[in-house]
Amino acid sequence: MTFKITLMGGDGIGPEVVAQAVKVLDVLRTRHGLEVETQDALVGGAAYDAYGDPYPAQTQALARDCDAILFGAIGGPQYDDLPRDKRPESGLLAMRADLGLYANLRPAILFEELASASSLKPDIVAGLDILIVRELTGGIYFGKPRGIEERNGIKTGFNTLVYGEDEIRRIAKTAFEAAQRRNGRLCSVDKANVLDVSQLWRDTVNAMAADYPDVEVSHMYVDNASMQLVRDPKQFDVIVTGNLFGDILSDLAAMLTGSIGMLPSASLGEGGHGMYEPVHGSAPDIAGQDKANPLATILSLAMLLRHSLNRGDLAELVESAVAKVLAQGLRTGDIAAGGDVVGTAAMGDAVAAAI
Ligand code: GGG
Repeated sequence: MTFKITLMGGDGIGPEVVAQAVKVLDVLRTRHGLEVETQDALVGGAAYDAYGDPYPAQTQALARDCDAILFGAIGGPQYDDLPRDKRPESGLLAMRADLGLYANLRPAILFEELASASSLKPDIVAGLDILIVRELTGGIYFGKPRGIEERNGIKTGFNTLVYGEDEIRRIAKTAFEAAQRRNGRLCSVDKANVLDVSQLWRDTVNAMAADYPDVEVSHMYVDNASMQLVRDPKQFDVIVTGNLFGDILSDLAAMLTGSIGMLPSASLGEGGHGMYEPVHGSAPDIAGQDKANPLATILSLAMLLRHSLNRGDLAELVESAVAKVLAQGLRTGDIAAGGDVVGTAAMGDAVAAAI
């Protein structure tokens, strides 16, 4: 069977980092018998430039007709003045909604070679391995009404934070099952002391706990969770939380692993769709300069192999190759901590060679 992967480089550094993951994919194809074909699609600002739409019909068709999507990043200051529905971010959100990608898995794992690059002391982060499960198609990102309007002569912006019990249940199920496969601890993060929707979130998770007697459940307010992630991150195994809190907490967790350039993600959902992307954005300030760290995208490819192609064996090969190049001392600027720096392409070549 030949797998089909849709490549969406997107904007800024996105195309550069996806190109490095494609080098790795080529090695898996030529040397490890992976039968895979790729197709390219425009998304975000690149799609807006070409078609006036950040998630055009052509891209929708290619996103639906594949086994998995490998995505780079979207966004850029040149799009800041566009109406909301034309902005690159709307393209990404539209694709998540279109494909029903409600479960965003964001593992924050410290490669031991990068302990000195972490924002925390090595003994606090040694062996760090957390999974953040972020709800991705609901919450304040999608809630209505939203907008900016004049109210009593005052320009007023508003968004709506809304979650149905069904949405909470399905993301909690993903997180409970992940905890069962891992170390059996699930921390649900909310703001139940202030927000009604968080109280429903907490009650729903508690009601499900009886079905998972092997999982130890705890709850934390998001402000405390941010503090605890910096104070003692290894207390966490799996964290489940809503769309906005998950976005913020995973960027925070990124710094524990040395750089946001190290964090991959998988977005999974209905109908077997899977989209894989680095947690980082398009970094327009370094785009086209061979400075971006491609490892988060290469590690996202590993997640794609594991979750969408059912090739955990090849995923492990890729993850080992990343560990190998780090052990060899190769570092892009974001993880260099004063040592020698290699460029994006050289890092991609090194991982491909290490497989
Ligand atoms: N590769 C991640 C990316 O491009 N992020 C840009 C972005 O605007 N994301 C919105 C979100 O993740 O909530």
